[in-house]
Amino acid sequence: RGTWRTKSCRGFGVNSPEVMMFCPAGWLMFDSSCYEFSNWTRSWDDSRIECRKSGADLVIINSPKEQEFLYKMFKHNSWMGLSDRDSERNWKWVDGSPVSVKYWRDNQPDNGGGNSKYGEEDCGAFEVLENKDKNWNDLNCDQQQHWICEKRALVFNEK
Ligand SMILES: [Ca+2]
Ligand SMILES: [Ca+2]
Ligand SMILES: [Ca+2]
Repeated sequence: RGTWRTKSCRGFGVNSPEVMMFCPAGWLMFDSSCYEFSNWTRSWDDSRIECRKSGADLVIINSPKEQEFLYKMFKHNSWMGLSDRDSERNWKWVDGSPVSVKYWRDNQPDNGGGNSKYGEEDCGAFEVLENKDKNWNDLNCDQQQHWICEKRALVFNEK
């Protein structure tokens, strides 16, 4: 459903054909992923359900470039596909991969710091802060936040 926006990238080598990549309308393309920034807020679980409805999942940050791109584009504190729910302090992305690049705020993750007001904090959020290299925080998964979805772009080789 909806129209597709296209962007073509020429060649990755002498013999490469022209490669076309596609993201759905309203999604942003970066590298070979498509991103959607939510217009409203939900719990972490419900945010994930929303992403999955579009064949995506909550965003996974794999590289400094991706962190920088997201930091430039996002407007609201947003859920990422990061949690330590299964095993406290063992942060994992929703695809099961460990966290290779990290951009935690100072003193985070703190699992709520023992303050009962926050409860247990097991879900990762991308926060609006001045330091683009330190803007992740763990929050209570039931909090209502915006979220960011990511899925692979459709890649089409012209040859
Ligand atoms: Ca990613
Ligand atoms: Ca935790
Ligand atoms: Ca925290």
